[in-house]
Amino acid sequence: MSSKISRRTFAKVASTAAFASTATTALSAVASQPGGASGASGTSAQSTGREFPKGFLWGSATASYQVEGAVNEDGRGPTIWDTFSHTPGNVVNNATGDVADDHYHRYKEDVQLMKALGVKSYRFSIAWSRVFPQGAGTPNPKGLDFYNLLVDELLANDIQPFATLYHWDLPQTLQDSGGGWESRDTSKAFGDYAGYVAEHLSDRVKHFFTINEFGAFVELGYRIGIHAPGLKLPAGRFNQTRHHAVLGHGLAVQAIRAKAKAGTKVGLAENMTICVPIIETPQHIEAATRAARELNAPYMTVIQEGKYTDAYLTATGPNAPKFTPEDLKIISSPLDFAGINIYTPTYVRANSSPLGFIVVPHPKSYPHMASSWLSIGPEALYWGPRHVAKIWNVKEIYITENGCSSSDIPAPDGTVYDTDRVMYLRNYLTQLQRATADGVPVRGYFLWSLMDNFEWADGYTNRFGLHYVDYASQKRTPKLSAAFYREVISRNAVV
Ligand code: GBH
Repeated sequence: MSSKISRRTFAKVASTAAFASTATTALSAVASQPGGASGASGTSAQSTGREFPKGFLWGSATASYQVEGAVNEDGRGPTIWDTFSHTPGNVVNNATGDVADDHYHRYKEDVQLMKALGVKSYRFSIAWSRVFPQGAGTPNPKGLDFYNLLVDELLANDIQPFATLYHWDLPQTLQDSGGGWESRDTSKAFGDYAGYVAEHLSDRVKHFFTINEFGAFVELGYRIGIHAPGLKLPAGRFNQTRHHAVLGHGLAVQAIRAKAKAGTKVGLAENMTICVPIIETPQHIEAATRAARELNAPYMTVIQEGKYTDAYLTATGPNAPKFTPEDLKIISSPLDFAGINIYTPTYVRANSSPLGFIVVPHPKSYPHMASSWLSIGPEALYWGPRHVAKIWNVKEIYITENGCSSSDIPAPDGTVYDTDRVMYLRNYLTQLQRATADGVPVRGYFLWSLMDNFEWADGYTNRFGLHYVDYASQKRTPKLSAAFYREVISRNAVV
């Protein structure tokens, strides 16, 4: 080894320790600058064969209520999350999204964070109650203005906007008038709102997601009651609520098709239960594939297949949702792509039960990230898209969220050395790369999240960002994981 290399190696090691004087010097020492000599250097430890397909779309993601703040500005109407978070006892430390990351005022700075990362795309959500303060009726042009500005700023920086129409901030009026998603009126209002937004943004936004995570907001908000609107509905009403959510999705797809410019693509962003075979043998793979259909029956499966599975209807019995054949047609309106949010694995094995599979619960010692629900299973990022492509013949898949919480305490030099997040991402991306190498049509990946933000019922206690946010000053600082991700993007490979 030449003395030149060993000096450089020493400098790298030294600067990652407490020798570095500032966060910036430390981070530029552990990763190359964008456009730098990445990948080409003979000293790179990168092994071969870890590249993603050419043109793979690297991105990051946020959602309106989690980052925007400015809840009383420019005519925004109240939402169920304003009400829920302002009701003491619902959110850790009674935190609210009143200010959050103040992204509404700092979006230009935030676009520069994206640019420095090198992301090619950004997934954000539109606050329905900015556009229609009452959920329906008269639109508020000032509300849409914010998204016009954001989209223009993204495009001026060569970042493709991917817009989510519903990331849980339902206008409060719709909850008050008909029980929110308990009512078909909400499905209908959602369709109208989606069409209106598509009409006004689709000259520049080419990809829309209807709804983010049926499997989270319906279950947690209307069955378990730990998210807004905080209800614990009985089974019949609850299953009907599930049905109205997927119906709202279908109506939105149709409205977008009717109102958007030609070439606009539409899909969804669903946190499917990701069924991972306990061992990769044909029998367990077969069991995991069956499980993927059944365990996602009320949402992804009915959307893809246009019918509820027999097992779902049997299991819900007298509490099954009431629907018409026309509903099922709307719900299964053809999509251009599927988005899947993937965090944790559900292990499945074959057995001799009628359905041929059984879920294997995580042992008590199973490792998780800072959020206790966030069990680590990198292969979820392989099996998730593989199932979607195989079972439903989906030709275009995006990972619309993946990422993790970490304790994220700044070191004396100001940097967060989130080696656990880097470990998590490296292992998950390795499995995603495996999927693309196997021909699974994954076109892009949105890392959750661009920056720390309001983590729903956890308030500000769990941080998911690539950028650390000091909420008192609103200062954003890239973490080690930001340097890691920048390197992944610039090499288009796992590093
Ligand atoms: C996503 O949800 C959301 O789309 C995003 O807004 C969120 O910030 C991100 O992930 C990180 O959480 O309290 O133990 O009952 C992921 C699915 C649903 C997982 C809610 C955690 C609560 C578990 N999440 N769930 S628990």
